[in-house]
Amino acid sequence: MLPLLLLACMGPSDTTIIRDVQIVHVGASPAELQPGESSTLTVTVADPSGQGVEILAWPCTDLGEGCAEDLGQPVSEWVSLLSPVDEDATWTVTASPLWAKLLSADTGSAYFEPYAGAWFLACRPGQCAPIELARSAPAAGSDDDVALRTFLNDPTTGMADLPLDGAALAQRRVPVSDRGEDERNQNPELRLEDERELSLAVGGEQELLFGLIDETPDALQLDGYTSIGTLGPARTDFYSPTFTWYAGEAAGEGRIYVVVRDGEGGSALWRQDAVVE
Ligand SMILES: [Ca+2]
Repeated sequence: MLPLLLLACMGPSDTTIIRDVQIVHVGASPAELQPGESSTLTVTVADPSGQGVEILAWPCTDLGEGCAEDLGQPVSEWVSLLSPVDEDATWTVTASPLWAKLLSADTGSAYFEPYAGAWFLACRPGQCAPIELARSAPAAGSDDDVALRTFLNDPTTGMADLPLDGAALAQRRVPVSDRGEDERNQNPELRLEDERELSLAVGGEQELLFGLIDETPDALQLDGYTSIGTLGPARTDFYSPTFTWYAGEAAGEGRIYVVVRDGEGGSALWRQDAVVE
């Protein structure tokens, strides 16, 4: 019975297929901050249909009462509209200097894990009302302003009103600590062991073996995505850093992505174009 069960777990995983606009990864450099420091976030949005994507980005530190960054200022001073180039857009998030007080108090961190947070809403142009509202820069206190702030403070709930196709939401948290540059968590490194063209005939399959570097390799988790064919498994780890790419039955071009996370806010993205002929 056991071999059958194992077989059932293998093979292509439908969850790896990128069908539409999808936020594949938000990388942070550095991966950990001291209070008052800034990190460069790189958001990567897959757009398999090539129709274009725009991104609304806003800082949000939510300790249970919405975003602390919502101070009643004009929303245009709080949010940013980004246009990705070759799938990527960069944006900066800053750790509140106020975390220093909490970190210096012995009891504080028992209640909150300090972080610098951000949300990203990626949409096909014209598809998402919050992006249209942000662009219109509504007057403070207007109905549009209230509707937009309601979304920004609780976007997970607000996503229910957005189209299922062509819209994606992601949150990123960068841990904040009092550790210096030499002590703090580093992003993992990820590379394809056998670098080569990714090209298959219809119906073919190919093994992708990855090399990993991190201070805590045991904790690494790898997730695979593709816009051409299928990958399997959807998720793996340091002990088995291998995906199989299944070409499927249709010729075409796409891209394969693997994201590695270290469980402490560090992450890395690998991606490469792939062809099925
Ligand atoms: Ca790490």
